Amino acid sequence: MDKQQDAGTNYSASNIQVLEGLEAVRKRPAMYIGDISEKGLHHLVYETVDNSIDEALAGYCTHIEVTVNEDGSITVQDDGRGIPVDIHPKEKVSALEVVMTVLHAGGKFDKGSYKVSGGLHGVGVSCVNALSKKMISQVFRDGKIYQQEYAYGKALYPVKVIGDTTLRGTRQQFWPDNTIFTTTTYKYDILSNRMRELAFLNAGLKITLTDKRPDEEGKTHQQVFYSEDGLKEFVRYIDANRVHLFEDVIYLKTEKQGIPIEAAIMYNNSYTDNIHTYVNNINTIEGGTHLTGFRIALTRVLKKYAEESKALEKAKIEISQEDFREGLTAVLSIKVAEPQFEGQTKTKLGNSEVNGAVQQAVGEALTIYLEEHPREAKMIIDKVILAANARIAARKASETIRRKNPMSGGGLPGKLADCSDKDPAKCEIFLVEGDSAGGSAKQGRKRAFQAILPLRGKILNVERQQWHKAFESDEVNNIIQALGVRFGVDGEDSKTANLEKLRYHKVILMTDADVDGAHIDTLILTLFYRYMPQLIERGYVYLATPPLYKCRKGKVEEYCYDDAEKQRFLETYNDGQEEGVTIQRYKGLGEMNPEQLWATTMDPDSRLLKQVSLDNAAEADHIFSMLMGDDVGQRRDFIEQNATYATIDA
Ligand code: 0RA
Repeated sequence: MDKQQDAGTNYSASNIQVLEGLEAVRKRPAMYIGDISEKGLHHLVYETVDNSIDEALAGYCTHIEVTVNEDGSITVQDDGRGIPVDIHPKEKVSALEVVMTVLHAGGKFDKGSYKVSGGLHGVGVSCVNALSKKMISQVFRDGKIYQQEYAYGKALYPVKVIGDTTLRGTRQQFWPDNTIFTTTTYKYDILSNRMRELAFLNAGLKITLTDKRPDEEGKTHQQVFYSEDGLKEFVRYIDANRVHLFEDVIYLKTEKQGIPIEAAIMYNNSYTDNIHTYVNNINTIEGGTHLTGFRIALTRVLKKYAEESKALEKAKIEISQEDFREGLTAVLSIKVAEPQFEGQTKTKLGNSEVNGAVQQAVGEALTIYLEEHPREAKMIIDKVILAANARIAARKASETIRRKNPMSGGGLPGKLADCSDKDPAKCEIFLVEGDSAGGSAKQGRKRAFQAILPLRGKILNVERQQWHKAFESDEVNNIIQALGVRFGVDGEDSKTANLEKLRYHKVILMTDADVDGAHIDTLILTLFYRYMPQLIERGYVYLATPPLYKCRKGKVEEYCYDDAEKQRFLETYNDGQEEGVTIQRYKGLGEMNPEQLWATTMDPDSRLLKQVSLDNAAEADHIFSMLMGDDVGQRRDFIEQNATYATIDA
């Protein structure tokens, strides 16, 4: 009862502000949900699901059903206690209405309980309501169905009883406002990746995702996500296509200084480390104090173990921090009551108290594991020593690159047609498939700010190479030199890319719209993802989209970028018929002359660039290791099924 009174008081005290609050959300939606594109649109679902996850974390909800309805609206239903609907005696407003129409009401309202979930922006379901042209809340409680409807965030009537039920829980349905969002079409794959991630992060919680919109074959989709073992299963999923040093997952779940901490670690035979960290179910891609604590504990414990076993003396080499992490895949998930998110994308944890807590938890668990598993411990230490040897070789190789670095006077790759402007913020570089397309691009470009680097066929697959071997490849070196990225400067980790001298803030992959082109994109993205992830994190990487067709009917001529656009052309100009329309299909960039290439694919005023993002780094990790690992069959299948980068691309 206390909580509800609290909510009521809040509401009365700020009744007028309340209206302004939701108006503000509609006026500046990006401030509340990040952006108004596809990303923000999907954020509405996450925000709604987060409320149900809080109910699950409180121990009252075991199943969440997320449905994309046939009309494109979203329904989220849980089997929790149901949002309270009591009417405050003085205020005459139900708790439900407060939650749905008061900005940030969720947090204040639920003050007494342990609220740790909450999306990146943690804005609450009232923002979802404000950005929906229509929303319906139903609460199943005490044998009754309560309902309230809203338009653009405003209640249409007080909560009413509409029937009886034996169910318990909350059901939210919303129709995103198409005057706010640039698109209101939900993508099943994006939702599915996030629901899978949430199921791994919340062991024991069942999440059902249903898409009732029929696909091209008239089929609907449904997946059930459920993980009994949580992060243990998550790390196996991420690493499913890698070869492991040993099959054990090193696992811990504990609480230190009031902070719940869960982690799972696996060692594989790759040359990179992949540590995925979460705070309150949010992927902290920029890391922070929890990641620092994890790394410190790992180094400290392994170093101590290696020293005591005298393995290092025998090897006679200096081990650095990064050597301890090579071939490590880990997921770390913690819950913090008041997280401070910092950094460029607000995904870096700042809370200083977390470092010590994580260090302690990971340190203890790892120490016990090594003591109890001497065979595995030896395998880890042997791998660390191998990594140190490889790193020393890598340093020698990268010194060669540094000598050729543009800033140290070594010059740029001969194949690069550079731009004349020197301000990276204004400059873009096109990495172009093949010399002939490269030639057209050079002729068609605006020399002032566009640089062209033609690539000869497929670049090296760095996923399957030792770190230093990548630097021995000419094509990889050309890319690194042209970009101006340096490695291992000023005593940093040799594996950490330094972007200070990055020469372009748009790095655009321009490849043919076919399977080979998709493969080349994947190879280059793998290089970026594994060697310079900050490039992707900061939003510098893009995919160009060349047109698939040129359609002409009489004097009307249009470029069409996909089959839907071609169909629209046919319907607009020719009653949907192909006969009587000249359709030229572009098989490759090379078929376009310089003017066409400029007009369709390179001109900032008319081109379509897709920004590559790392929304879901764990899924990207899983996919990259699948695509680029040893199993060629799987890679072919995936590339053929996914002409576009469903999960990698924003
Ligand atoms: C606070 C108190 C109670 C339930 C909830 C919040 C609640 C919120 C949401 C949002 C989505 N699903 C939800 N389920 C529950 C219940 C208090 C009580 O019954 O005593």
